[in-house]
Amino acid sequence: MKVYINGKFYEKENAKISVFDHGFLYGDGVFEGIRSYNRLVFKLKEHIERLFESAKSIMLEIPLTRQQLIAAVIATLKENKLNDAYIRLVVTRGEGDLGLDPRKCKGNATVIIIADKIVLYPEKYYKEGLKIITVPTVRNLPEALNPQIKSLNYLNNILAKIEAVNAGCDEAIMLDSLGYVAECTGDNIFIVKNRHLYTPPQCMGTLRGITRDTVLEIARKAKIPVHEHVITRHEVYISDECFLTGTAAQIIPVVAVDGRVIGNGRPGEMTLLFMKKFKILTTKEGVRY
Ligand code: PXG
Repeated sequence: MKVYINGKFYEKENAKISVFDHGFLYGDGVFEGIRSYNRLVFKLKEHIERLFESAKSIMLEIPLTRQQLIAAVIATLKENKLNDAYIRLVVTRGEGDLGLDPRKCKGNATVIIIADKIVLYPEKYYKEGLKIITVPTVRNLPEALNPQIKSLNYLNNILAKIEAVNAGCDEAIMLDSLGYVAECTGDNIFIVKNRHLYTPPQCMGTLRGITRDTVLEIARKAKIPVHEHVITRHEVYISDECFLTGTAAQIIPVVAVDGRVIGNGRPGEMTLLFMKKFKILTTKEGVRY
């Protein structure tokens, strides 16, 4: 495996950055997780745009243009001869002194591209559905570290993941500070009730997921009524269907939440329709390499 670091490719065992990089010392940086399907990079422009938005918000200058970054992603995929890949794009503040002042990083930001595979949940859950729980750790407050910033500080979500794993679950619902459903540790959440689709609005401590946007796009085209508004746990418990979306997870059904069976306990009809339509999109859309 070859890893891209600042314009050069390194073998995996030599792909290293300085321990003085502020991405390592402080989690000072941003990232994207992107997927390619059969040599098509899905929603690449959207991911690059979100990376630039995250970087702008934390005043991190990416030393490449959008076009150069797209070219670097494609070059990494070609270098690794991968048809289907999970691409991790990381930009850190770069190497600096100790002390969190970003001005201590005098050089350029560090740009890393890893192209590999990812398995988030065991395959059987895509057929049987996940059983998830709500955990005590709430999602970061938008007025603290805004969840719209896909930063290298994922401890908020990791704590939630630990709580889920301790309870024997693979995924967790995180609430916002008001107690509304925000999202899961690495996925957005949707429910279906009476053939209407609901998902929390992006302003409430929820990442505006690119897979989430894709599902909303599919729903609007299929004339399924969509509602981006606050959801309570109660509404999740009494929903007909529930599913999660994310680049790594894609679309995964949820069949139980906090011990309440969702619908008939099997992946719902509309969930299966979204999974099918999403799969078709990934075979048709994207940047070819
Ligand atoms: N919420 C959070 C907190 C995320 O981290 C999503 C929602 C879904 O967004 P997209 O744009 O991917 O539909 C994410 C994305 C991993 C991993 O390594 C996690 C994500 C993406 C890629 C890899 O667990 N989360």
